[in-house]
Amino acid sequence: MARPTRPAADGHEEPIEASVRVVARQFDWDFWYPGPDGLFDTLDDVMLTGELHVPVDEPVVLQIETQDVLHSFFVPSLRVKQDIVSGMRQLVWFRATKPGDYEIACTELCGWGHYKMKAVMTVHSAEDYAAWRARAEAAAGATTVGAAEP
Ligand SMILES: [Cu+2]
Repeated sequence: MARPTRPAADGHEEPIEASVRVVARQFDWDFWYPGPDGLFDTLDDVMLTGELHVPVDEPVVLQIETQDVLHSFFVPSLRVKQDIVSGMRQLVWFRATKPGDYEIACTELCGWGHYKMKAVMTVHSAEDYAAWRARAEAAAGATTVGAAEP
């Protein structure tokens, strides 16, 4: 399946960029969101361990990498599965069609804690997704401000 595209300003179709970065590590999943500025690697990025949030009925592109050994990203309900190889960044895409919570599991035997390397993907309606984003970004901002205070 080809990577999803969207119309660019000049009318041609351009590939959709990753909206979430997924970092696998023994034995958890970290999900990085770009924050209010829409850019990764800036101070307002939001990181949640074990929680992937996506909007329903929209193409979602994930950039996946590992911070240590081999892992494999698997969402059984979506039949989406991607091995994660050290030193590589891979893209995975899908369109979730039903709101709800879905299990994410690692399917590469990655060490003693492999059995517990799970996360939850929440598929939100458009309205819920916007509300969740606002809450998550506010919480992340509050944390940053708190940490900067003497
Ligand atoms: Cu594993």
